[in-house]
Amino acid sequence: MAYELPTLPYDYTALEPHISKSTLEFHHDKHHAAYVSKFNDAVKGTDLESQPIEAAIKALAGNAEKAGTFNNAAQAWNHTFYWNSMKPNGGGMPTGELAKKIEADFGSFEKFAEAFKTAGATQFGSGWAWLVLDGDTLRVTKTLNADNPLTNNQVPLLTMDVWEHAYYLDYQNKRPDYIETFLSKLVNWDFAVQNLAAA
Ligand code: MN3
Repeated sequence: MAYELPTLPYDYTALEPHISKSTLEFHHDKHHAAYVSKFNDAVKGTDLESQPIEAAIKALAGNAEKAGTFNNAAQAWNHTFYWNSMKPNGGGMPTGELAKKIEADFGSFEKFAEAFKTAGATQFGSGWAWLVLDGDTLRVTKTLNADNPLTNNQVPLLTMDVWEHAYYLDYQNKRPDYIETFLSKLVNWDFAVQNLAAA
């Protein structure tokens, strides 16, 4: 069963003015679509074709000969996760259990936000910043290119794409401005709460 490109969970204009229709059209319809289609082509007729994409990502991780397939699998998954990590009128503070756990594990929401911004800003080149559950503890991590916390046995709760294609049309070289906006206006805490509850 091929992995299907999901439709965006909101309209292409829904994140404006923070992320433009143009960015979402290129990012979803071109970049994400290409990862999905290349992944499906690569696993067609193999054992991985019938497995959930998470299993394919774990099976392909660290296999140098299959690095291209791993990259497309992980990027297909990462982007679906990223769309859900944002919502119109998002941002602000989490509530409930997640808010308490952020305070317990980071010291305060502000300290979490600082760690997340630093992870995004200091990821050299292309990659991702994440909030993950690592064992019983929340952590902020960053990954290079397509890499994904699933391969470290961590449970992703939230992600932010810091590849230039995610922000360049709207923010040009000002990655820190995109990151600030992601946290203050876009982040979908409901999604992170659901992922924590399911972990
Ligand atoms: Mn991207």
